[in-house]
Parts: sequence; C-alpha cells; structure tokens
Amino acid sequence: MTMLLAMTGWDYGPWIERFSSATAGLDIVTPDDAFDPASIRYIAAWNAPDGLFATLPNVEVIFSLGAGVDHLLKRGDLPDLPVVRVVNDDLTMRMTEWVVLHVLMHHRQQFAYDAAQRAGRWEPLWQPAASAVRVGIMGLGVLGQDAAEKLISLGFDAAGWSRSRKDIDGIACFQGQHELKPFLARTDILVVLLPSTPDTAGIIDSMLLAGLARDSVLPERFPVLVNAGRGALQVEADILAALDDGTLKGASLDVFETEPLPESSKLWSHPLVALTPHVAADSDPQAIANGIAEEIARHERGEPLLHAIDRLKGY
Ligand code: NDP
Ligand code: OXD
Repeated sequence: MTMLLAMTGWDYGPWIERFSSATAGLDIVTPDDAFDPASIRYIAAWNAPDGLFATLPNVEVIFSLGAGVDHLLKRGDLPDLPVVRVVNDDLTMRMTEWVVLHVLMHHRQQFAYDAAQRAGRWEPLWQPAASAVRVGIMGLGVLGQDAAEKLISLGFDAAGWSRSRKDIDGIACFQGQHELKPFLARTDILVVLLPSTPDTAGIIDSMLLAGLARDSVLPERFPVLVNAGRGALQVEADILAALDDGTLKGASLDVFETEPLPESSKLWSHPLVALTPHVAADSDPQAIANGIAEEIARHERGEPLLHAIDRLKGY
C-alpha cells in the first residue's frame, strides 16, 4: 500500500516523518523517488506538480493537505475519484483565532490607535459595544460557523450567508444570490470564509463592497473587509479603489489573487490594510497527517470517508 506525497513549496522531510508516525503499513514516496506508478493507491497533495496524476493508474483517493481543494479541482489531470479535504479542530480553532483577532482589531479601532501612536498623539476614541456592530460571515461551513459562534459569545450581532438555508441559534441566516443584498446591507464587518469555486470567483468586487452597510454606529470606521477564504474571491483593484474612495474603511487579508503577494502590490503599504501571508489557519501538520491516516484506515475497512467533498459543488 503506497501513498504519493506531492507538493510544491513545502519540505518533504518533516511530512514523510509525520505520515510515517501516523500510519502503519503505508509506504510513502515523493515525485523525486523511483517508484512503480501502478503501486500508488493514495495521493496527498498541496499544489502538486502538473501532469503527475495522469501517470498513476491505480489511485483510489486523493487527499488535500489543506482545507481548500481548489488547487486540486483546477487541475487538468484530476481523475474522477473521491477528493478529501482537511477538517480538524486544531485548524478550525486557529482560523477562528485569526478571524476574532481581526474583527476585534477593526472593532476596537486599532488602525486609528496605531496611527495616533506613530504621530505621538494621546487620543481616546468613543468605543461602541460589540452588540452595536454587525458582523456578516460569507460561508457558514465548518470555519464560518465556528467563527460566528465565538463572535456571538463576544457579543457581536452576527449574520451569515451560505448557499443552502441554515438555521443556527443566534445567527441571522441568509441564503443564495437573492438574499445577498439584504445580508450585505446589514454588515459592518464582512468576514469571508467561502471556498474558491467558479461561482465565487471574483465575488468580492466593487459591486459587493458598495452594497455593505452605510448606517453603521461608527461610519468613519466601517464597513471593513476581512478575507481568509481565498484570493480568487477578491478583485484586488476593486478593494484598493474602495479603500481609496472611502467605500471601504479597512481590510484584513490573508489570501491574495497571486501568492506570494507581488512586491508591486499597493496592498503592502496601504495604511488601511492588515495583511498576513496565507497563515490564518496555519495548523498542526501532525493533526493533518493523523486525519489522513484515519481516512485511509476507514477506506481500507470499507467505511465511508469522513471529509470527501462534493465534486459537483466544488467544495
Ligand atoms: P465548508 O465547505 O465547510 O464551508 C463552505 C461554506 O461556503 C458553506 O457554508 C457553503 O454553503 C458556502 N458556499 C460555498 N459556495 C457558495 C456560494 N456560491 N454561495 C454562497 N455560499 C457558498 O468549508 P470550510 O468552512 O472548512 O472552509 C472554507 C474555506 O476557507 C476553504 O474552502 C478555504 O478556501 C478557506 N481556508 C483558508 C485557510 C487560510 O489559512 N486562509 C485555511 C483553511 C481554509 P453551504 O453550507 O450551503 O454548502
Ligand atoms: C487552506 C489551508 O486550505 O491552509 O488554505 O488549509
């Protein structure tokens, strides 16, 4: 039983060790090793080299080494097989930490205090209660729901938007294209935790940003954007234009149209932007390896995979 570990931009060594300690009886090879292509039954991948999958005739399951599967679904060589993504408590908690950190930074006016500090100004600002601030979360999946729960526990007035109808205690739930407008119109802090799919490509554009609430309790600070979903969701030229013309009062971005973010991007130095290098849910790699090992054990026992995606929906 052999698994091919195929990735770009990460070190193979530590991953081989993690998988070796998580799995008994699984041989692990990388594209750099000499191996019989017919022996590969599983692939675990993160931005794997192009064309590689087409050379492997006996694969049964393909695992993403991250929660997102866009790096797999966009491939021309992806066979029609189950695709499994990462879902674990450690990753969820870390994403929630990042979302809560950035929502609080905007809520507690940290950009303004940073500017005052740099200018040597002692300048207390009026601070509204969290309950007066409306957070809207696009994507009410594993990550969106957990972030929403924690934000509610801090007192925020939370709403969410998803493809299918949801009924979640304490969250005003909006669904589908026809309810996007009312959802945006009651949103001061927009948190985006959507997957990248053909339907969500470029969804964060000038039209969406113009639809955000204009009647906030702090009109000089809101609305703001917090995106940790995927860079393909956002039109960065529109975000910059919205920041410059006041449509948007701030942005926290963990993901970008092109990663690493090109040096030439104006986002790097924009005073109203906080950015992090796709680390929002930088999670415990051993937990990822353990989760994949568990899925393989289930598959070998003939049990259903726990976190297979819906290939038609694309997430
Ligand atoms: P889930 O699949 O659990 O949730 C996705 C949510 O998005 C669901 O609520 C789904 O609606 C909603 N959705 C999808 N398409 C649409 C659409 N067209 N219109 C409205 N709603 C839509 O994913 P997770 O919560 O686990 O993760 C979300 C994304 O976060 C990942 O796909 C990945 O891109 C990103 N991510 C980023 C990380 C980082 O470090 N920056 C780390 C981990 C993940 P419904 O519930 O109706 O299906
Ligand atoms: C991702 C991840 O999908 O880090 O971005 O898990």
